[in-house]
Amino acid sequence: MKRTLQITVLISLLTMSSFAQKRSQVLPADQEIFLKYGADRLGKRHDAAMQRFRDNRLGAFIHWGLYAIPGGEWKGKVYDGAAEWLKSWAQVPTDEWLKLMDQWNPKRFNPKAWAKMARKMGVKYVKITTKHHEGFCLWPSKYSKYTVAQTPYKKDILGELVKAYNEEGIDVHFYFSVMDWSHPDYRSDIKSKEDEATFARFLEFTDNQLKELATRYPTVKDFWFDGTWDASIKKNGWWTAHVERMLKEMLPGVTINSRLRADDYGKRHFDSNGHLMGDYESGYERRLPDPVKDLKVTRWDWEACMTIPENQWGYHKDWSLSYVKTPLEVLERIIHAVSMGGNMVVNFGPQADGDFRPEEKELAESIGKWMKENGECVYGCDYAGWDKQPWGYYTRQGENVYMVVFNSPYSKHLVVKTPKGIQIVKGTLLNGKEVAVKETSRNEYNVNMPAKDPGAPFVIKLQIEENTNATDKYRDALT
Ligand code: FHN
Repeated sequence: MKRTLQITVLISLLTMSSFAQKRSQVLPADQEIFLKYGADRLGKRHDAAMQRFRDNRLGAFIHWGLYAIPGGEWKGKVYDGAAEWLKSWAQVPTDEWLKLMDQWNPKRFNPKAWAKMARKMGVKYVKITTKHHEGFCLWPSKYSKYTVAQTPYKKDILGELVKAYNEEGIDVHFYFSVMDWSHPDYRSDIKSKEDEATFARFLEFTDNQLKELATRYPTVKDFWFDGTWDASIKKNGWWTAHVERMLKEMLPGVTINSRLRADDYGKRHFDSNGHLMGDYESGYERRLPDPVKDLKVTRWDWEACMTIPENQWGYHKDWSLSYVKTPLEVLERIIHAVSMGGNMVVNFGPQADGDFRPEEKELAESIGKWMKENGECVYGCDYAGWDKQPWGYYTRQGENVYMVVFNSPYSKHLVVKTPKGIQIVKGTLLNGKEVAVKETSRNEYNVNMPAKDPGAPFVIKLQIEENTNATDKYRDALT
């Protein structure tokens, strides 16, 4: 009897861990296992705050910390890895690294100018690294000795930025790394009772910092957690569920990324039953999701983030070490994300003096120019559900479907295939000028290119009529 019980327990443990390995595969309801710390909710959030997150669509990331001072170079050697990881690449002892605080005095830092630059770029929200892995805090945290308050600059950078961005109508999201290289109680794994006690102190410290952030800056709209992949966090899934609840109680409406979360079995992002934890999936870093494998079309909200060079988030002095995306390539990724029902966040790594490098300023300006004329196909738009065509991407808002054309065909005709029951009423450029639309066969149209090739990605707005009950005479006649 005892043996049978042992075998049964073993089988169910094995089954559970195999569930835990299958990413985002939702189990049939009757096969779901009980989870104390799994997803809080099934499906998307539909409240106004979440809708605002979704409608914003375009954001900027700011990675700013001590790593901006060496900019990828330590003791004469330039490292080509991500600049914000230099402490690790160059194996700099923590004390030595934190001495960089004596040099933190960004003389050219002008929060109002940063906020203007973001508004002109057309971003609706900015994600700021309150604390990256190095542990240096951009706010004067009373729980740490490693903050802006202990530097020659002294002032609360985060507070200045929140104010300036909010004044420009831009939402602020907080990036927060749980992994903290400056804290003696941080553990990457829990291997003993002692680790357990030490790490419990660390979690309490983290709770205090999070409560402090939520209290000092109540207009924050989102917490984006990072550095949560270590075994210590996976073994404390309860804590990630607690943080999500705690912040949501303190700041009603706040959104939280999936990267924070681990469940009872250490399964991250998606719980052991395959349900998304947090409010939106945030695993798409420097890549876009596969619309079929990853998204199952649009079952959950998501946000992708990207660097301009291949993999530099913080300031690196030498961008020639990897490929640097052109504004056009960045724009295409933004549109591609929106066309699949997601948000895109473009990263900036300001210099130690508080200014942005010229390449970043130029990129922001160029994206902003395009967004000013064409933002209608981005903000508030979603996945259209139409078959993708080689000329570009569709986005949709209500009865308007936007064609965002990146590749102009020689034929001067843009082929559009509509789902059954959808007819195109009219096509216009965003300046209101009409373009000819011809039905070529059932649910297939040729939309004319504008007479003069715009020479840059352009948008055609299709006004549609949906009649899903319409009998399809053509097909009905054939069958
Ligand atoms: O290690 C970090 C990295 O430095 C950067 O902050 C990115 C942003 O998504 N997140 C981590 C890597 O996943």
